[in-house]
Amino acid sequence: MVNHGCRLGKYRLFYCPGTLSTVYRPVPKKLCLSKWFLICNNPFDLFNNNNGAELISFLKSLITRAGEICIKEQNYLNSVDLEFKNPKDLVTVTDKKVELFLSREIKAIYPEHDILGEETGRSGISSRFLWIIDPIDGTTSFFHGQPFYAVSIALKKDGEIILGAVYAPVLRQLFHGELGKGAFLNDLPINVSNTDSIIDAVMATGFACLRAGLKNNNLVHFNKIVPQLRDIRRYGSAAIDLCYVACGKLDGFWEMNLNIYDIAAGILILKEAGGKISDFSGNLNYPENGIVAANSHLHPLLIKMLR
Ligand code: 2AM
Ligand code: CA
Repeated sequence: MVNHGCRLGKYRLFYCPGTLSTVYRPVPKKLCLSKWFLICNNPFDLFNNNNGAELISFLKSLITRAGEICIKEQNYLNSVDLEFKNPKDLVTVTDKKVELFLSREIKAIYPEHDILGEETGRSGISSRFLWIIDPIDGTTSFFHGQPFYAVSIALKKDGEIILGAVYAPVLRQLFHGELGKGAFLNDLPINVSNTDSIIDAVMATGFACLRAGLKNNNLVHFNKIVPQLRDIRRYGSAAIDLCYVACGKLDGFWEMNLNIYDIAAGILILKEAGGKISDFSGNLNYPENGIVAANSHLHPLLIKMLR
């Protein structure tokens, strides 16, 4: 549903079906129906006057509605709904539909903001605000009827990620993070694990490098690291992998050849949950030089194994 809302003076009123969020200030009591939102028209007010609460409510509502589109469409997908960026890199009609939905909703409320989406690229270069969208992270899982895929949305202000949300709709797991305010799973605070030895660790990795056809790929690291771990998981969504490290379901994650839209929201969520993130050398050139995420005990050990 395209939902542009209607203007109410300084505010805009939205109908948000299926949202996990609750209505927040400054909704007058008589408007406190569970699915109505008031959004401030001026984005600069959002952080200066309301601590980002309005933006977070908007983001949670938006990503939940996008997830509902995915759930509805996943059961009806077949081969005519599929295109190939390369023989292993899939895109479905739903990826494009969800990205269009997200872009339209964001533009309706924040017309001056820039947007970078996996499927449509970047629109605008002039705003202090940039939304980074991955409509479906884990498209292969999505197309193959599996639950480990997510919608991922991050917001940058002046080059810094200030908000991030990752929603895995089949799992009903909504992660979000706010710069300086923590990370949450379904609104409960989350933290990375305390695991401090490799033999007790469960980690995840992925093979974007293989799908991109790279000869210098992750198999050499995989073969070296996996025997030293308790176990390995391969969910197929970097956004979920980062969030699972953030909430301690995983102790670490590494991957090569990812793009910023795969990880932007997950980076903030992981950092806000107390996790460490770097490239394979321990520097900050991720995702270009690989990405390594773990709790602070395991992060240096994982980097050592990747050298
Ligand atoms: P996607 O599902 O949106 O394509 C799986 O290992 C991870 O790699 C997913 O997050 C997947 O995102 C991502 N990925 C990014 N670039 C890729 C590429 N060129 N080929 C395959 N997977 C890629
Ligand atoms: Ca992706």
